[in-house]
Amino acid sequence: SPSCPDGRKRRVCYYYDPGICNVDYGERHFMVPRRVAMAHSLVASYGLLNHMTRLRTRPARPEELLAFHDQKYVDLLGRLTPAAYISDGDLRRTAEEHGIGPVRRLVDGACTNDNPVIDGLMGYCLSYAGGSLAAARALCGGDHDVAINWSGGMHHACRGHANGFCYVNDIVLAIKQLLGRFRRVLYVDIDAHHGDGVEKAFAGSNQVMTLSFHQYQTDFFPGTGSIDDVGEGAGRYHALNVPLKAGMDDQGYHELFKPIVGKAMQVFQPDAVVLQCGADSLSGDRLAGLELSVGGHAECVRYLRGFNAPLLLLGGGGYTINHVASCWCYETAVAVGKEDEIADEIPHHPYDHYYRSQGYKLQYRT
Ligand code: TV1
Ligand code: CA
Ligand code: ZN
Repeated sequence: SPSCPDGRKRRVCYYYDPGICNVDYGERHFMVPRRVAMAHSLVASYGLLNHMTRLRTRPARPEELLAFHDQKYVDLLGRLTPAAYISDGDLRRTAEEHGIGPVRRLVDGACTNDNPVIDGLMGYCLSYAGGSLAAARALCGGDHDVAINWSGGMHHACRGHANGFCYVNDIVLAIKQLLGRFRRVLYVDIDAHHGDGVEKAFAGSNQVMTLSFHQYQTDFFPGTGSIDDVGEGAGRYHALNVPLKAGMDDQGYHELFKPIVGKAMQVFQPDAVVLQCGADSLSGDRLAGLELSVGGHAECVRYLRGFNAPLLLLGGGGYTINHVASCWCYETAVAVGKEDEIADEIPHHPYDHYYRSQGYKLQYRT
């Protein structure tokens, strides 16, 4: 259609579970799932839902998690509630062995707790994993060219334990689903952190190429993802890492992103692409130090969309929540080819007061 900037329309589907607005990591935690509800509300107010098919909200079944996670860990997630964690000492020890609950004590006695015992934990995990699985199935079916789940992208979760705010690795599950239909899958990760959980899951595979761009400095989590980390065995040179210094801006980022991703597309020739769109690589993030603008971040989506391979777009990190919602809304517009039509002025909608600090502009400047 001529109304699309590159002249080719994509059939886009979109997953959103309104239950996400009730998920709470705790008052002082950096991860705020409400940012996904904010992004959705913005997507709806811009009228973008009229250009996508809404995927039916079906959470994953616990058995579906076993395609990656081990039984003991899935059982634990099913049993773990805040009340049981307090009353049951065995359960508490088991949870902490699996990375959930307060394990790190700071000198002043305060606790930082990356992976707290969330109320409704299993429901949350099944919802965001179900979204990524539904999105992957939509691409496998061939009816859609792009599939979106902003509540997914939890790239640190391991087979048997929670890690870095992530409990279940929906990305690994979705890629395994895609491999049922597509021979080769390229995974690109623009979250400010290294996509270690996904890399590790496919480190020995030559069917999946993982490519992470991330801030890489002493004391920056998780500390892996050096340039020498390239995969192993049959998967050697099928893991790629682009460590970056804090302060990297749009220009520097794309001097690397485009040639590296372009080369990966050319050499690996994937049949499907998964892009983890972690928005903590935006300037002004509360946790990370990269300096991408919304336009620079979305340029990654635009660039990968241009190759016309089935594309799965997932969320991830992002800790300045108004920036995150602006970014994922703009990227939804890019997915449907409406980025030239979307007004920069944020429309009146239930969350509009969150955008005051950015002058109610979608493409905020810092
Ligand atoms: C509660 C309250 C949790 C305050 C966590 C920052 C907090 C952090 C908090 C925090 C924080 C991390 C580590 C060190 C592991 C620990 C979704 C050995 C002020 C995808 C996950 C970062 C990023 C985890 C997730 C990291 C994602 N940084 N205050 N925790 N240890 N954990 O460093 O990639 O974005 O910081
Ligand atoms: Ca990354
Ligand atoms: Zn991150």
